[in-house]
Amino acid sequence: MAYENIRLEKDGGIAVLTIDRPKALNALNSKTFHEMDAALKTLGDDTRALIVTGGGDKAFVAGADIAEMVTITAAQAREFSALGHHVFQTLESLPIVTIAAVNGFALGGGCELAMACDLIYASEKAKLGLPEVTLGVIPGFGGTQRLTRLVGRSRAKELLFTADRIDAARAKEIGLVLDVVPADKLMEHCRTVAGKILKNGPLAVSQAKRVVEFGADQDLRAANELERQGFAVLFGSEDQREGMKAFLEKRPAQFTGK
Ligand code: DAK
Repeated sequence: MAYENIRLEKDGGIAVLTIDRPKALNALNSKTFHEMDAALKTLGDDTRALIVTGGGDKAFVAGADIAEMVTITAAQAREFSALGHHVFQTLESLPIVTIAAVNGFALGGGCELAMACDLIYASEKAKLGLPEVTLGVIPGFGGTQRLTRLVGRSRAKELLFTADRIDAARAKEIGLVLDVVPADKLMEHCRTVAGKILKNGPLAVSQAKRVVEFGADQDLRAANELERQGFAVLFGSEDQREGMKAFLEKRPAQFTGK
């Protein structure tokens, strides 16, 4: 399928989704969201990790498209917000690992997009923040909630109230990004991390993601019960037999995802 505002490239189990509207610093308009939604639906079993990044050399994503939002009504705003929530939830619920390669400005909806990914790595020139209050609104794609869960209430409120744009080093310090990498090494770094994950049992990685995602908002007893179920279910897989046999036979495991 031909896209106008995004690119999707697949290579050896790793797909790269590039938000590619550099003239608007990759701002997310409705068309871009619809294209992202369609692209995510094309990911099949051959894709085991997804890297999300921004086209051009300046931005990951500079936010929701302000030009599209400026005159919309409250009803349209609700619709736009629902569309963004839907796409980010789809991304977050993928059974594969998702990695945000934050290569520049990740503001507003861009920061929200990064936070919907499992792992966030940033280039040294990245700037992150949720500046919505400077526009008279609040984040509309889950940013208030995901940020709070990532960095805690107090830091989340500080970022949301001040609209500060923080650099990558500060983002790492507060736990918003995992690591900061030189700009020209960012994609390589993300591919290396993805490559390490690809060597592991795909069903196990997927279960690990599921129990963390569903367990994180539960009390510890319920969350641990989820872990027990996820653990047990893997013992019905060929991958569990293969992984343990391979260890005992002192050879690398050949996982099939079955
Ligand atoms: N939307 C539309 N166009 C944008 C944009 C954006 N978010 N960000 C940049 N652009 C456009 C600029 O207008 C400019 O277009 P031209 O003038 O060339 O036509 C082009 O990209 C280059 O930008 P600049 O000339 O401004 O480039 P600079 O290097 O000088 O500055 C910047 C880069 C990232 C600091 C600056 O562009 C900037 O401050 N951008 C806006 C950042 C921002 O405020 N982002 C948050 C957007 S609000 C909700 C749903 C969603 C949301 C809220 C509520 N509901 C439905 C309830 C989420 C909101 C947001 O994400």
